[in-house]
Amino acid sequence: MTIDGVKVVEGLFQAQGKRFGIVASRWNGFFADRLVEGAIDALVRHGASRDDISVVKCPGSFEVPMVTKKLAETKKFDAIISLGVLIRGATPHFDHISAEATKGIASVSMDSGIPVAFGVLTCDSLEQAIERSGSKAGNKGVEAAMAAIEMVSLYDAIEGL
Ligand code: RBF
Repeated sequence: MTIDGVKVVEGLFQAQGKRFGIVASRWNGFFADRLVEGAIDALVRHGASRDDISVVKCPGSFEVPMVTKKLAETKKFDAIISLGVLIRGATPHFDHISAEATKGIASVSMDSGIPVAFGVLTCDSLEQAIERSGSKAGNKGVEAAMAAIEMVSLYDAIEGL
């Protein structure tokens, strides 16, 4: 694609032959599991093989960055999708854990060079968690998986420049 005769580099939504790791917290597992299902569904519907997807469960969102790092270090994945569910009403630790999860996940991606999609819900209420894990506001696991697919393809395109 070009804009005014200038080449534009962008990713496609094609996941064939790519390997994906999904990290998900057990905390608020009722919602986190919906995100995992959404992510798998999006990957498979865009061409990924189920054999090329690994789901790793960890205790909570605080551990999600650590496990994401561990997965990145294996170099067995083209992208990682990091999922968790924080609900403010349920935890006074909300701000601390969400800050650590956000910073940690970003730094794994920056340090490893592997795209990591951020799919940790930070909800003010149970209702928001319901809305974002497969109802009114869609499924954020699907959105994170789509971002991961696009980023893998984008990295390939950049490497081919
Ligand atoms: N983890 C989550 O993923 N979502 C939560 O809403 C959540 N709430 C927590 C509330 C408290 C008071 C504590 C102590 C932990 C909570 N965790 C939550 C778990 C946290 O991410 C981590 O797994 C544990 O603190 C163990 O390191």
